[in-house]
Amino acid sequence: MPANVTPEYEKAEQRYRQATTDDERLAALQEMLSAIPKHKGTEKMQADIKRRLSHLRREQQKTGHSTGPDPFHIPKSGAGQVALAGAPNTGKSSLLVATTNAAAKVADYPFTTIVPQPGMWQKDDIQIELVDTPPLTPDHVPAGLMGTLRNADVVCVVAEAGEVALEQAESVLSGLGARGLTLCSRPRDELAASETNEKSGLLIVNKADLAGAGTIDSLRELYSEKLDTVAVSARTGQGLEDWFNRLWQLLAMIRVYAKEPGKPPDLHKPFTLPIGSTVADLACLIHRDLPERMKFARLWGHGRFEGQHMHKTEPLQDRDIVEIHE
Ligand SMILES: Nc1nc2c(ncn2[C@@H]2O[C@H](COP(=O)(O)OP(=O)(O)OP(=O)(O)O)[C@@H](O)[C@H]2O)c(=O)[nH]1
Ligand SMILES: [Mg+2]
Repeated sequence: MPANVTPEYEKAEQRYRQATTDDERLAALQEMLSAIPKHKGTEKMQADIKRRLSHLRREQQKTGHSTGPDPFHIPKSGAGQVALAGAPNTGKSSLLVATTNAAAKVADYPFTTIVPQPGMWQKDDIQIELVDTPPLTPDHVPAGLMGTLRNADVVCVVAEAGEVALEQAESVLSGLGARGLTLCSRPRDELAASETNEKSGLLIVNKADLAGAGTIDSLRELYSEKLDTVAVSARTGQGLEDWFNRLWQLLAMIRVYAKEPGKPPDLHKPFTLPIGSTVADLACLIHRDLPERMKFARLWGHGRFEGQHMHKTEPLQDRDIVEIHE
């Protein structure tokens, strides 16, 4: 195996090897495909995963096991994928509706959402994909939901402000923990570099319009060691901006604007890359052969000389403007 796969990929591959059912194998392969770095060096591995996926799907169709594409697999788009998980009726779908253009069903009774649904949350020039999911309880975690959550880059546990918040948060966090998914407040880049099985997470206390600040403060204090708590309201919009900013921090991404020589940069359409990415990583996003063809880059950005020459191995920073010369 090439040395340059991520720990996230290795964990998914381990789950594949340990899977005992075809459904688990399918979920693990999908996670492997989304976690594998997309460049020339992994093309063979990507093709191999796709071959195994289609073989498994064909087998399932033959046995009548599958009825079509897996609704619990949500392809990634945007700067990162954030799944909303939580007890019934806490307002997960309302949050998706309040922050994106998605039209999810909202109702004042539990178990409204049956399958995951994505939506794109856009603020300034950043797009973060949110995924609303069906509720989970201590007794019931819908089949496929763990795959959706493991595949996400960040998981937000949604609870309702008020006395029920603690019980809701506890039951969801322990339910996920019992299935091998532990959340923590560290950003994605730190976790990727370590051998941990933890995933970046946040505790979202929704319906803050209904509760006094006291209940939210005590929850925040209680979880201060484990997870950051953000109080929001899908109804009034309170706290949503703070939530978005924290997601951006947890996703640990940077925005970089590409510029053609002699032309102004397109400041509306940044490329988003993981923190620590280099000029060559950006070049690869523009065109897969460009890292080999490029000679140098010129760069405009915070704390640099205007138009400074850069080698392709140098790291980029948020909001850098880069001009690549072949
Ligand atoms: N006051 C108030 N009510 C809210 C808020 N967010 C959601 N609700 C209400 O809470 C109820 C449940 O909302 P949903 O968005 O359907 O909750 P859900 O978590 O998706 O529910 P399930 O799909 O069953 O898990 C609805 O009556 C919403 O109008 C909020 O911020 N404030
Ligand atoms: Mg719902």
